[in-house]
Amino acid sequence: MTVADCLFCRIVAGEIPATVVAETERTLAFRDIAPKAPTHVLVIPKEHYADVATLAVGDFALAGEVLATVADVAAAEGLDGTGFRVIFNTGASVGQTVFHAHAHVLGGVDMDGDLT
Ligand code: IU
Repeated sequence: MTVADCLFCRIVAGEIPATVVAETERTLAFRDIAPKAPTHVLVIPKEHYADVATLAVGDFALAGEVLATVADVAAAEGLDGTGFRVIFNTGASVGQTVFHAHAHVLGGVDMDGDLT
């Protein structure tokens, strides 16, 4: 399903430009437009799900494919040895602003002790 006014659906459709770093049949990875770390990539399912919880219930295999792309991106960015953080903001109260499920892949800076 595609949602017409969804920013990330529009990136998938090629209507809004993004710096794509990885793509599979059902997932897409692109650089965050406002990076919070030297590496800050967003990994999304191409199909629209509002958040990771909805994704996991709606298509468990696709949720796994998103995680596999997360791992591929981390390796391609050289983070598999140093470590990286994966965040799925889920809900406006914790800072989700785009309601199309996405994993933030963050790395390249010391985050020891910050958050959990
Ligand atoms: P959040 O978890 O929903 O807060 O993350 C949304 C992210 O989408 C946020 O880090 C934005 O910088 C990012 N983003 C983007 O990469 N490209 C855009 O055109 C817009 C937001 I608007």
